[in-house]
Amino acid sequence: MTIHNMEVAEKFNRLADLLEIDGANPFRVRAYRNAARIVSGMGKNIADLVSEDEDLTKFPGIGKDLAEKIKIIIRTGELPLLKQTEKRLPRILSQLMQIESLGPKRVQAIYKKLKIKTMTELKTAIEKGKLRKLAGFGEKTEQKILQGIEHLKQATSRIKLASSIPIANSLINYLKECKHADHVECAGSFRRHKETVGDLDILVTAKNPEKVIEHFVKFDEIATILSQGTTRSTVILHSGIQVDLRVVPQKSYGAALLYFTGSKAHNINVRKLAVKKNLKINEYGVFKGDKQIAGKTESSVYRQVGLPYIDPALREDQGEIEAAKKRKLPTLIALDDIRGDLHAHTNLTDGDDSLEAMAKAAEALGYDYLAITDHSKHLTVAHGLNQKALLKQIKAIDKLNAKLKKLVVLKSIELDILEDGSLDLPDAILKELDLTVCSIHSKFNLSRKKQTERIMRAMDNRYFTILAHPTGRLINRRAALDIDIDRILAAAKDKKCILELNAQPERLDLNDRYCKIAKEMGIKIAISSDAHSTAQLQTMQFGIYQAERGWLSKSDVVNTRSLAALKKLFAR
Ligand code: DGT
Ligand code: CA
Ligand code: CA
Ligand code: ZN
Repeated sequence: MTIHNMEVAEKFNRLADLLEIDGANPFRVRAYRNAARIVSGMGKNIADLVSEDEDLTKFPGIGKDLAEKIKIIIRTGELPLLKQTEKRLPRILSQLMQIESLGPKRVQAIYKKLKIKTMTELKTAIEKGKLRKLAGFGEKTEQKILQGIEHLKQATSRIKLASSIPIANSLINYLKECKHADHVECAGSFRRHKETVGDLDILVTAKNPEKVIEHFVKFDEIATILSQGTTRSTVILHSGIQVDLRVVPQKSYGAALLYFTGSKAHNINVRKLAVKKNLKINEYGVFKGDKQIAGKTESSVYRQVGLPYIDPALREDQGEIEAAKKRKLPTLIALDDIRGDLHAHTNLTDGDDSLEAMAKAAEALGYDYLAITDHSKHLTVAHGLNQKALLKQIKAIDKLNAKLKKLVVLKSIELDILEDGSLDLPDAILKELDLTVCSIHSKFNLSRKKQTERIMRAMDNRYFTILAHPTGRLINRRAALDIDIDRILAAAKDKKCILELNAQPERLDLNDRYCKIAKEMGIKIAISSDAHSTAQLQTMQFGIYQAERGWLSKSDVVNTRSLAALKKLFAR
């Protein structure tokens, strides 16, 4: 059984939350939380380290006890202490922790002060106005909790693309071990690189499908087999994700891949074209009468309906068929086009690594530049920078730049856009920077008009460069800000501000649709990792995936440019 880093981290986080709610020793709580962060930030598979018998205590923050617990999780898939704790405490506590505005402190108050043990009890308490009487709660918090409960119901079980990748890969590798399997491919939304996936759709080609199915159902990560037929099977893995497996003959590979990659709307449009030509398309091929005339490759299917190959990222029924007909599909941006990162944090604020370490890591990625954008003073993160601290960092960057051979560290800051639209550091210091990254971190619930105008006013500041994570949504945790995106895009265009596509797998909040609109309007986009550690610089890949879904080409993205060209764009 392979346990993925994400699953280990998730167990420690859940344990830390529950223990904190229950009032455990804060040091213990912090130790579990650190463990979660370390495991999820590791470049390597923790399961591999355990099987190679590596000494896990070499990681700072992992002592003997934690190392032992990690090993148990890897070997058994369970963390006994978590199981016991979950059994001991009411289920609602874990559910409440998933609501964005509730942290352990507030959940503890609900649990310990109001003795609430079920969702129904919680709703009744809110209706009776009991919650707002607790310290740290108000009517607004009550509303947020009610919204959160609704959000929980809707936030089905879609999993973030980034979390699904190691799980899919481990299954794909397992299936490739089967000597009866030829092609093994994960299709569906996974192949379209959608930011979340509902389930995994695995396609295998084989002469002998039953043998493949027999092999599949023996995969040791399977928790439940929902169905097992001769050419298809559906299971649930212990990570909670569902897998649909389909086996087709080799001559149907392309047609089946196209069919199971979707999207459904794209498939329907392709089939309509076929009908016009008196052809029939299904997952087995393209047919003229009873005769299969194409289907071995996806291109062969597209060719029959008069289209060039269409990249999976574009198959969302957003005009790709029309564009393909006119041979006007965009040349999509690729990871290799990226020449630097414009949003990254150091351990001066809430990052894990030093300025120097971040620069080295960016250099190792082959970048020409890296903007250091620690948080400004207003943010509630530890040690947000004031003017003095920022000046000190500027000097440190000058010193570092003198030593670096190729990479240039750009001086920047992540500014908080305050409620009135002002930025939280004065122009006197902002003019010393190469660029600014501005974003909203508080007052998420202003009216649509106020929120929109707050951002537009911030853009009026001459030192405003990039609007970071514009909608603020966190996948499965926090809804997007209520803003009039059309007005914001128009203002960005007018004032030559850059919009950020934040590549963090749980943000990606300049979504595919907004990317496409921004491109059409001629607004420039920065794809940024928002890295809080050296390892996180690599989340850039997820930004690229989203950019592809948003039809972006190299020229639409500012950090594909040379530093000299970039600086011209910054000077609005
Ligand atoms: P998901 O799993 O919700 O993230 O999204 P998908 O796109 O992976 O959807 P899923 O797993 O329901 O189906 C996989 C693909 O199979 C889908 O993208 C297109 C194809 N497909 C499923 N049902 C139909 C259908 O009724 N008609 C057509 N033409 N294609 C379908
Ligand atoms: Ca799917
Ligand atoms: Ca499916
Ligand atoms: Zn940031």
